[in-house]
Amino acid sequence: MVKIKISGDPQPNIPWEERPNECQDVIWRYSKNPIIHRNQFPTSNSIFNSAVVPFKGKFAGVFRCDDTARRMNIHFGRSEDGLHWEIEPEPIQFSIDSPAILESEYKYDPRITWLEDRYYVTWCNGYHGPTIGAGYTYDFKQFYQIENIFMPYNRNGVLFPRKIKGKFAILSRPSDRGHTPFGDMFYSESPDMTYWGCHRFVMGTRGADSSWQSTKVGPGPIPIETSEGWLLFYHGVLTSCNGFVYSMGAALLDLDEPWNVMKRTRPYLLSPQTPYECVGDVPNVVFPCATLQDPKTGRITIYYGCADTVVGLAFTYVDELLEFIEKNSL
Ligand code: BMA
Repeated sequence: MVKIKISGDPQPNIPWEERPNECQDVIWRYSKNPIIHRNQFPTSNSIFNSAVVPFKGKFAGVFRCDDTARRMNIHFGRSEDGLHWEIEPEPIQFSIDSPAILESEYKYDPRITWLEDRYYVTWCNGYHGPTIGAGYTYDFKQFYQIENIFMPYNRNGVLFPRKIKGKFAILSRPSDRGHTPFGDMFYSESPDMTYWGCHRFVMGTRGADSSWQSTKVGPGPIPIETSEGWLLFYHGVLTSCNGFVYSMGAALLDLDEPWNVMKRTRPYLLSPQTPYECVGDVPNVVFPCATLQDPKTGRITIYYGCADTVVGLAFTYVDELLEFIEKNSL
């Protein structure tokens, strides 16, 4: 019997594997990771920080693919089981109302959510520097691009899956043109997905008490609505003498005022430790961008980019995770 209530429909067919006997951790990796390899189609250099949703009893996804010219773009993919993905070799072509909107030097790190009547996609959009691009689709055939959500420089635009007090709501991480040696998380809201305001600070970095999140923090997958608050997986970065190390933690945000952080993990939940997380185009990165969850069983499956090269899966149960967050909160 699941204690914590997750909002949403049952999803009995999400990818799942039970915790191995020898593992004591609250989150565990899929034994067949990575599920998506770097050379999945002839022109791909790497496929990593990517987003998936349930779609018509199967699964749809938007994938970050860097090609062999090292152009960064987002591609549509489909899957019967959430594990084996057929990814389009050509990037998504967006329809637009105004050509000015389409200006996009690059696209990366997509997120997707079902919100009211359609699937919204957000990504980091190259518009005179990185900012948050947005679009939507009803069917994953036709995609429409809308106004950039913010001015440069920003990354990791993560929409909430429903309006909050009648407004669209988003988390983001203001940044710079480069590799951003800082980064706090902010909340913003909008009546119409075009005009954004009421910006609120959500959370910042920590010091020696939780060094995995001492350089920057940014929102990961779409927040999961639970009876205890919004469950947010997020990335935290440590600056080591060998560069950045990206790990994953989780926070619980107030349901009505999500800028109020009720709990947040002191230890990381997942950090780069396996060969596919430690070796790749950018070593030592775990970067979660999506989850699938089943309210009935409390199962949560996390999709995360590994070393900026491939996609891996990790699993947890909502009851165990919330108990862990409760006991290990900053
Ligand atoms: C961030 C983003 C991510 C990437 C990470 C590690 O700033 O660019 O796409 O996974 O750096 O390189």
